[in-house]
Amino acid sequence: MGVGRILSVSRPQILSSTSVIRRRPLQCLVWLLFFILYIHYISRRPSLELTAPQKPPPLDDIPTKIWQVFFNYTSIDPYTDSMQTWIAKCQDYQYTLVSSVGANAFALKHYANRREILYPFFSLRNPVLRSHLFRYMLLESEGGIYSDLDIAALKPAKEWIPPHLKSRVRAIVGIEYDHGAGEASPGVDRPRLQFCQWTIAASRGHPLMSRVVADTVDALRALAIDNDTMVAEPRSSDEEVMRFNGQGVWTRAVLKTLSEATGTEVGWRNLTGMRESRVFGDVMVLPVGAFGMAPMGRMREGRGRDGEAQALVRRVEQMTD
Ligand SMILES: *[C@@H]1O[C@H](CO)[C@@H](O)[C@H](O)[C@H]1NC(C)=O
Ligand SMILES: *[C@@H]1O[C@H](CO)[C@@H](O)[C@H](O)[C@H]1NC(C)=O
Ligand SMILES: *[C@H]1O[C@H](CO)[C@@H](O)[C@H](O)[C@H]1NC(C)=O
Repeated sequence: MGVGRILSVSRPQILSSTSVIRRRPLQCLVWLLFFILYIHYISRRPSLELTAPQKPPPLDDIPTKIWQVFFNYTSIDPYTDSMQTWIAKCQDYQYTLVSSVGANAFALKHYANRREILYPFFSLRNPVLRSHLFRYMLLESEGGIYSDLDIAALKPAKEWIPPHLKSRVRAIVGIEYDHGAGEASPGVDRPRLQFCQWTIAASRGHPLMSRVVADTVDALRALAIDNDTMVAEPRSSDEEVMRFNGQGVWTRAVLKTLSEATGTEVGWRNLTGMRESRVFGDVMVLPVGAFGMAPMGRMREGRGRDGEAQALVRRVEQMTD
């Protein structure tokens, strides 16, 4: 009964709508045209938005994660003391030691859609080059603190950022050495001021880490092409490792990021002689004493004591000095 009533009500409506088309075909055609134009407009809009510059999503705090990497399968024994400092000093952090196999799984998980990174990473055999690229990939994809195995934590990581800067800082880098304007740098083609990469902290997806991942892969490719080899087999003397893949690429990436963050050209002159941490945009730059260690002979007495007081991490062989 109910069904019959519904049918009897809906049928006249269908009839009336088709009869409208029959009676006023021109009007209907105009409406149809409008409708098609509207659909066309709507479907085009997203592509217009895509081409417009998009604001990157805001970055989270630096996650409470410690990453260490063990690619060279010799004994881990020499590192157990320094590893334990991270676990002891950062008890509310997640601690992960990544093996070479673990690194492959990590790369597959996070870089499956970015073959320009994934393939060079997989084809790299040299453990030094692999670990350099991988630490950047770790921090780009997951964020947290990366530190070499022979680096000991001296202060809890949650105290690294002064409370009043907590909401602002999204990456922490340390100056490795600062030769300033005075003396010529030892070695060939070394920058006057260099950032260390044995300890780095960053939020997930920080532009600094994305930049250094891309620059490192570019540098590897350039190195391989120049040497007429494949990325898999770059002949890498220590000097090349330094220049193309290590601190060189890292230092340039940091300076570029600081320049972008401040809208000025930031170079060694802006940073030389720093005694206190400084924040550029969302990157906190630590003075030499914090992550690195200026050569003892070059430090004035007072500065050496500052360095000790400011030390957040220290290479283990330096601790016994
Ligand atoms: C692994 O580490 C040992 C000891 O530090 C070193 O002698 C060896 O050359 C390293 N192997 C590679 C492939 O780096
Ligand atoms: C860095 O130094 C240059 C001049 O050498 C200056 O123009 C610029 O403002 C400085 N940037 C910062 C962030 O201090
Ligand atoms: C290529 O390899 C040679 C010999 O090992 C080295 O001297 C040279 O610097 C390398 N070239 C580049 C661009 O790395």
